Amino acid sequence: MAKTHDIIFQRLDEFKIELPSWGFADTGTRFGKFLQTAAAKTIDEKLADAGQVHKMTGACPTVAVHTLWDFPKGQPLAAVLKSAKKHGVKIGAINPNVFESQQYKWGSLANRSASIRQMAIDHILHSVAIAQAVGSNCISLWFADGTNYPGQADIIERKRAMTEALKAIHAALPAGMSMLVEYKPFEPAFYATDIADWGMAYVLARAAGPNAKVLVDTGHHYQATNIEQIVAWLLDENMLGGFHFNDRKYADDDLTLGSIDPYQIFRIFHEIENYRFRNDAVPALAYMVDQSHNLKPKIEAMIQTVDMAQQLYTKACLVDRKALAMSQASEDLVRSENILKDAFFTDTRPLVAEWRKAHGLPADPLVAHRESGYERRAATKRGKSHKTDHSFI
Ligand code: PSV
Ligand code: MN
Repeated sequence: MAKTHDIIFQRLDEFKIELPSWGFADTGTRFGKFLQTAAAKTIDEKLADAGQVHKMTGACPTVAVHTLWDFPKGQPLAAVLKSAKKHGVKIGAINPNVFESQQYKWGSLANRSASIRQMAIDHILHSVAIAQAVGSNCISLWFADGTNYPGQADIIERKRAMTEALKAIHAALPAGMSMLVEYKPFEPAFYATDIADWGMAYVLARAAGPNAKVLVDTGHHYQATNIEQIVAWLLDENMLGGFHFNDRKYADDDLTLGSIDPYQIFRIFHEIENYRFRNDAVPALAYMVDQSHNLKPKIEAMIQTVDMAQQLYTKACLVDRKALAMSQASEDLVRSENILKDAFFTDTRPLVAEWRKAHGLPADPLVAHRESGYERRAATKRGKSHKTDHSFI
């Protein structure tokens, strides 16, 4: 048991979760936004909020940023670095944005216009330059490219355009920088998304070059898809780059991790730990959160997410893998399934709390955050400085 305890502490030490800057800002649905007085607007406020989550959990030293939302023209990079330092975090994955400009109505890298494709490539290379300047080694790519109607465009032509552009971007990556390719079955495209599933992302990443890997956003699958099987296959192909964690009931709902189906996330972690059991190591994976909290207070939702990820990851580390291998070899399905369930139903809260105490962290980060008064102070300060009309709240 002492050995298991030590291993779990070591795994938790290594288990770092990157927070998204956009998860601290006001977001909504296509029907509108409900504003929160304490929501972050500036990059400094987003980094401050992420810093608060890191302070409470000790598990989130980096923050993913979106090029257009966080680095508007004229934004001095030195100021961002200074602000990150002040709040005790570092800049993580840089997310180029090639889906908001009017020019991208018919796509970005898969657009039939060579000049628009080049505009998108230039923006991504600009994001690579930002990554270098802020000390990040990862660019994370998601494309809204796709078509809404059969016959609208030539699917093969778009696939080839996407392939060529990704190759060109990969060729321009500095040494040590990785490029993640994310997929999503639909939205905003409603007929044929150009990178709709892990197979397409895999083919494109493979063609692009060795530093390109697939990013699995847990919300980007159809209901019945076996996500953990995709994870296991990508790991075994050395093509898994990382995750965008969130949960969903229907589609890309961006709900907090494990709020709907914690067993799903456990099964993903189980496959990662199974890979470690077989290979003695797991490649570096970027564990990132991609959630937008429309109704919950944003920092609380983020702390809840990190706590849930640690609980579920610890459960996966508790799976008795030797016993599982034996029961699998004897085709004992009932025992095999129960070995997973035993781990899943183990209450890992005391163990994670112990790990926190050992690191001088609050045993319950959510309680500590509530007691810190951070949210109230942020609301007071930001309510004044942003002059948003919150009279209806
Ligand atoms: C798209 O739905 C996505 O999952 C991509 O990762 C974006 O970068 C992110 O959401 C924020 O829009
Ligand atoms: Mn995502």
